[in-house]
Amino acid sequence: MEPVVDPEETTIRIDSHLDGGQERSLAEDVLDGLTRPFKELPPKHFYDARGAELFDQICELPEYYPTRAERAILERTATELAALTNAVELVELGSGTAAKTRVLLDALHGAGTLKRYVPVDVTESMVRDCAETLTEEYPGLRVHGVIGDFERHLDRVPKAIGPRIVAFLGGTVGNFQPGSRRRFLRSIASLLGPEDHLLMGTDLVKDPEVLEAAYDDAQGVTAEFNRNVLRVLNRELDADFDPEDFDHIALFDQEHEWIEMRLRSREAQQVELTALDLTVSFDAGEDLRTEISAKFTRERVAAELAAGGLALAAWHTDPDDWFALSLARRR
Ligand code: AVJ
Repeated sequence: MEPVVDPEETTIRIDSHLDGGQERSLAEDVLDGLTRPFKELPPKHFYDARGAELFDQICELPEYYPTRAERAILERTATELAALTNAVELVELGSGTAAKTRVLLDALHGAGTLKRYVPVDVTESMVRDCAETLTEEYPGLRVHGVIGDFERHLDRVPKAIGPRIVAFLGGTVGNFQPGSRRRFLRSIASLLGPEDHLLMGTDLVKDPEVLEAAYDDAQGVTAEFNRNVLRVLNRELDADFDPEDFDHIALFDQEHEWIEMRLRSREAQQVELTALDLTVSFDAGEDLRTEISAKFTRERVAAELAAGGLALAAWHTDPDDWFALSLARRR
């Protein structure tokens, strides 16, 4: 007789929700963004294999402090977070290589509560690889990976098996425009029961020179990361951008308190996007905005959480007050 295996009890389970939706959303986003009076592309399309690799390099740059600052806060507070949350599972939105996640998993494992890790990421290989590695590193840990876009597939996150932490690290919440950010926080709140917590990383407002250097490093890695989105369009939409025809711009918008990355056309030019049957004209010096990365204060984080139906429960920063990790509960 076949042994009866409850799918909920297997060590590794991976659900994939990639159905061509990614390609469609790229095409639709590009059609919207490149026909606006102020051209714009959403930052989520940076991350093809090359983009992910460039982002990993950014995290090592001397100017790019957020990754190091967040890791330091996690290392200092993980034990306390474990004790406060009693979490049996960690759901991570945009888990990537799960590098910083190990600090949290260690603490939950040490507290003796850890049962399950739920990585949510669009990159299939990252979800599969980290499922393999983490189940080996943490005996008894179950991994239920969700391959999908956290903006579209949050409803596919499995039901909680006990108190959970939903982690949204790195400051990625700053990539949303203000209205979408509220909407997204509200949809995260819907993953939380009364026992559960959101753990969120946010970059903080600081000296604009420090901010601008973090997004315009001396080695030009961020410039390459920025231009890489044009290579994505060339490949996926049969476009003919010459990335070298665009300058990398990073500036801090004081009014909105966000960093903007832009690609500035060096000359007047036309670009064909064959798959969209679209010709786009750029003036000399015209900007294409490729990312906003919002910077916060404690008050702003509390207000945004409140607008999403959440309440701040704990706030931790690094010694420079450059980055914050906040813990929130449903209101
Ligand atoms: C991954 C969204 C947190 O906004 O700082 C890094 C992306 N862009 N350098 C950020 C990014 C340019 C990063 N996040």
